[in-house]
Amino acid sequence: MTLTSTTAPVTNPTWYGQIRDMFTTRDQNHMAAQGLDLASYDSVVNHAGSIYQQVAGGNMPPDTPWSPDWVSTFLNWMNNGYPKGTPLAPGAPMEFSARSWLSTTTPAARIRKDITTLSNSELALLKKAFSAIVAKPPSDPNSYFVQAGYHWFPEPDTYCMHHVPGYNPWHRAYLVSFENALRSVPGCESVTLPYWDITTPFPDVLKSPPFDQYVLPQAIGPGYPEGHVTSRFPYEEIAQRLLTNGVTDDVYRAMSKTDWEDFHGFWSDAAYNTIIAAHDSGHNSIGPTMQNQEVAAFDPVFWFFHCNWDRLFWEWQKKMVATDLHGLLTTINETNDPISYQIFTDTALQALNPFTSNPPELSTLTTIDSLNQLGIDYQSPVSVSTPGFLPRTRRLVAANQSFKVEGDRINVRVNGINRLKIPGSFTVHLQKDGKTIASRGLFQPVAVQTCANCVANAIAHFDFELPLSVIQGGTLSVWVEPVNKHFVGERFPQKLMGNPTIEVHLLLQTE
Ligand SMILES: [Cu+2]
Repeated sequence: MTLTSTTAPVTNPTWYGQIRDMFTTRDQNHMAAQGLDLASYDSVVNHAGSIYQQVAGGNMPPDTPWSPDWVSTFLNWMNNGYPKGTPLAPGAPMEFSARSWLSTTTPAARIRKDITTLSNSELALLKKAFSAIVAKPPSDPNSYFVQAGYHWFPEPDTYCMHHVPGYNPWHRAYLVSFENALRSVPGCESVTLPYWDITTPFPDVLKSPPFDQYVLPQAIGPGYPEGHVTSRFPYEEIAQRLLTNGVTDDVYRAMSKTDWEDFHGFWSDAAYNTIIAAHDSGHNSIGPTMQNQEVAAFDPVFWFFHCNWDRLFWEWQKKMVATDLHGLLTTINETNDPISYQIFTDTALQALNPFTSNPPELSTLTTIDSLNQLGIDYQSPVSVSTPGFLPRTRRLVAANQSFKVEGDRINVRVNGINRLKIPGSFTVHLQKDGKTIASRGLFQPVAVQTCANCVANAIAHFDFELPLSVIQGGTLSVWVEPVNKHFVGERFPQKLMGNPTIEVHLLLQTE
């Protein structure tokens, strides 16, 4: 069979629009043996000349040679400088797709909904399951106590998957584990975990039992004795903090990005103003229990809050046509962000413990396709949906790329904060003439120095993307506010956290 297209060659093809979809899994396996990774943008760019010469002869790939239109499309892409572009709009005909999975989807067995839309019977079932796992003894693996404890306390089995590439897959597996615990309750086998869309007000239903608080049935660590009750800030204060911490802005910015590291932010020098920043600021906005990584999962809101981050990850995957391994890898910059690539491609790094060696026995690979592998899908929220793709902006681009300078927005980066010096979560405020104009949180354990993942990513940066007019004409300063003020006071001393610096960059747009 020859792969034929019904249209003429594409004049301005892009990586996300056509090129990445022109390779099958078979092509990929075949070329991998020759050291060429067809899911990697960098690899395809670097080997484009030899790929072209192979396919242009009309005999390659072996069983399904490319049509002349495909070959011309590929050459046009090379001549235009390998633009990355954006995926085609949903529903657009995919003449250039060799990815067979695109047509295979199964109906979801678990549909997770916006918590504000649950029917009375759905809510009653959720409350029943939730109350039942809260009542289970700490010796029961399906108890609320055991499930919440995976996040850190009680020690010594602590897991911290934050600010590392495994963050999203790990939390996806964690939610499955929790949802399975809910489903272990007799009569609740069909219950699903709903989500709180954090761009909308704190749901009323989470302000009353059994979702308003949790009482520790036994001590879990220093400061958390038996009988300790989880706590939140007053709800008006939570709303105010979510606003000043820019959580909705960060969510929208993340959803407008095409590359994996830009969607997440933080590592590989990616800007810290996207999904992890929104998540961290969200934790810090909600209050005493949620601010502390050791105990955050004991506040019942944690589960509905995290269900929303998983939904956003899945929505982004769908938008990027990155719901299978090949698709996801096509979004990862293997050169700048090798670890993100390796957690999916290197067998030893696919584990998401404790959820790999124990039920639900998931790995980075088996969490990628939420729908077909886990049977999980999300119903859209009632709020307005997130925007389309915005132009790709960077503070720094490779000199072989062409770029435009964005004139109206500025990136202010607070760089080089050694977070190991700060016990617990903290918030960085950018101030103008003494008034806070933007804030961004970082969520971490008090015992940050004992966490291998935190130690490996000790130096943190914070990005504020603001209209030029907002930062011009005043005196700017930075205030680092620790959550645990009793250790260090209101303002964390700059020299104790590695003398961070301020960098101001114009944003550069690439194709
Ligand atoms: Cu979290």
